[in-house]
Parts: sequence; structure tokens; C-alpha cells
Amino acid sequence: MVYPKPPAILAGRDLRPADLAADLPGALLRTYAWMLTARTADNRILDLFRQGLIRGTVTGGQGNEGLIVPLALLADKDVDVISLTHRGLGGHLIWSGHLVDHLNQYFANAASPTKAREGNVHHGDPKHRSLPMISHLGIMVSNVVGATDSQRRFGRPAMGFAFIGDGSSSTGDVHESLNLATLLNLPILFVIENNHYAYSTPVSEQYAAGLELWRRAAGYGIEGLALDCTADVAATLQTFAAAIDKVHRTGRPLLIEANTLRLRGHAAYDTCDYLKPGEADAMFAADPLPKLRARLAAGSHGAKLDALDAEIAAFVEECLKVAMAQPRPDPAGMANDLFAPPAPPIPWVPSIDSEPVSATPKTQNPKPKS
Ligand SMILES: Cc1ncc(C[n+]2csc(CCOP(=O)(O)OP(=O)(O)O)c2C)c(N)n1
Ligand SMILES: [Mg+2]
Repeated sequence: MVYPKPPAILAGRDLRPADLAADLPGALLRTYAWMLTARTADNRILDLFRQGLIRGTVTGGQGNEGLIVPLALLADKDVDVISLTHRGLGGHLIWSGHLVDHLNQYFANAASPTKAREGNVHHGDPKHRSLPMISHLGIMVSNVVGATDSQRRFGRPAMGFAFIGDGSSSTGDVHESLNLATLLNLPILFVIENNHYAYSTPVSEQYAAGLELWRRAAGYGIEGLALDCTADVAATLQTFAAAIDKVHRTGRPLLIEANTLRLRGHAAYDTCDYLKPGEADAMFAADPLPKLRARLAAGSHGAKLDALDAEIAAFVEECLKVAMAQPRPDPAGMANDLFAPPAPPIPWVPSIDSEPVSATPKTQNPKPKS
């Protein structure tokens, strides 16, 4: 399988605070390129689902790129731990692998990272500390806590990135994970992706105690803040960079409630008929991707944008062709890797004589009442 060569700008998967200070327009152009790649891929995946070429269901990240792309670019992919949600294709693309690897997952073909056992974006790259998505909301957060703790115990300077939807923020695992991470002083950035809906339920019907989810941080004794990831990508990059720096310096968790968007509803089948009149228009008007493009068009990189857009569109199409040409998985191998190989027998034979009889009883009878 020959993977198409990505556009040169996608060779860079990292942004550091120094890059933002030295060349903000260059940093924004790279962020734009990744956001557009994720958006184009998500849109094409939706098209192919509607044509019956992708099965299962498709939960797109359209609208969430302004959150996940800046954060994934700023994370240290060599040491950090992450677990992306079903809105995180952009994060997967930046973290590791090639677009073709991720498309193989959607096509559930023989080359898919889950060997076609799991649907659409329910995959990860455990070797590179990207823990696969778990459908039961909230549970991935506890995995990030455990994996970050384990990396620290190995002496590695890892921090964790845990993502929570506004809906999953009400699950018990999230509370347990925030509590434990704080208790153990773990450097984890908890990010609530607040796109204002869980399926068709608006946030106004989800909580008994207030809509400002970042305020929950106080209940755990950690810092919390709100960030609008739809407005200004430069500000998003700066805020995430400062938050990452703070988590590293303090070694403590930090909670960010990020305002984000879910532009295509919950999943491919969602008609969004529960939205109020004008609500969809307002969401599309808030989309950070065209806003970032307009900003770049007015700046020093403006002349490059049309060519970059065309290059990214062509790259995505080439990748789709390669992934679609992969064979179907062989059902014969479906049971492989499900169970650990049998362990060697324990060198111990149970026997009533194997322990010397102790003179003192192991339990004391209670004193008889007088
Ligand atoms: C514990 C649990 N309850 C319910 C579901 C079904 N479910 C899947 S996605 C979803 C909505 C999640 O909303 P949110 O956390 O806000 O994330 P979003 O889809 O908006 O990104 C629900 C209820 C689930 N997967 N797990
Ligand atoms: Mg939501």
C-alpha cells in the first residue's frame, strides 16, 4: 500500500509557545491546514456513509476543529497521554499515523487499526499513548488518569489530555477521575467539549446546578476556566499553551470548559429537527474555520491559500482512493488477539501440608460475655 505524500505543511505536527511568539501567522497557517484537512476528511466520510460505502454510523468532528487541532498541535506527542472523543478526527490525524490509516478504520477494511472490529472513530494508537475511544461515555477519562499516573511512575514527563462532552460531564466516571487526579496530583488537562447538546438534549436540560461547567473545578480544589474555541484561533492557541505550561509547572489538573460546535448534529442520521429556528445558521456563522481563513487571507499568507486548499482537497481524495482499494477483512482472523496467550503454570501445588501449622490462632474468638 503506497500512502500519498501529504502536503509539505502537514509534515509539521507540533507547535510550541516559542513558535507562536516567533511567527504567529506561520503557526496559524499550519493550524488552518490541519483544521481544513480534518474538515475535508470528515465531510467526505459523511458523503461516503450516505452512499453506503461506510457502514455503522458516522459522528463527525465538523465544528470541533478549532478546539482539537490547536490542542493536539501543542501536545507533546512523544510523551503525553490522550484519549480523543468521537469529535476528534483532527486530533487523531495530528497525533500519529497517516490519513489513510484513519480512513481504513472508517472503511473497516483489512488494514484498519482495529482489524475492522470497531466502528468509525472508536480507535486509538495505544503504542503512542493515544487511548482508544470507549463508547460508554466518561470511562476514557479514567483511563487517561491511570495511564498518566503510570507514565509518571515510569519517570516520564507525561501530561494527560482528557476530553469530556457536555453530556458525558454528568457521568460518575468524570467525577471520580477529577477527584482522583487531584488527590494524586496528576498533571492532566481536562477539557469539556461543550457543544451545547448531547444527542438532542440541550445543555439547558442537562444540569441541576448551573451552566458554567468550568466552575465545577472549585469542587475539586483545582483551577478552572472557560475558553471560546469558536472565536479566535490565535487566542485559543495562546490559552491552551498557557494552560499546558501551568499543568506542567504545578503538576496539578486543570479544567477547561471549551465552547465548541457540532455542525452536523450528533451523527449522520441526525436531522437536527429539534434545533430552534435560526439556531443552525448561528452555529455556521460561528464556525472558526472560515473565520481563520478570512484572517489569513487578509495577512501575509493570503496568496497561498487557494493553492493550499486545492492541495489538501487532492490529498484527501488520493487517500480515500488508497483506503477504498484495501480488501475486506478476513473473518477467519476475527477471534485473534482477543485473549491473552495462556500463562505458564504456577509452580505451586495446593496441599494441606504446605504451610507449617502456627501455634497462635489467626483469629481470636471474642471474649465470652460475663
Ligand atoms: C454512559 C453512556 N450513556 C449514554 C450513551 C449514549 N450516547 C452516546 S453519544 C451521547 C451524547 C454525548 O453527548 P456529549 O457528551 O455532549 O458529546 P457530543 O456527542 O455532544 O460530542 C450519548 C448520550 C453512552 N454512549 N454512554
Ligand atoms: Mg455535547
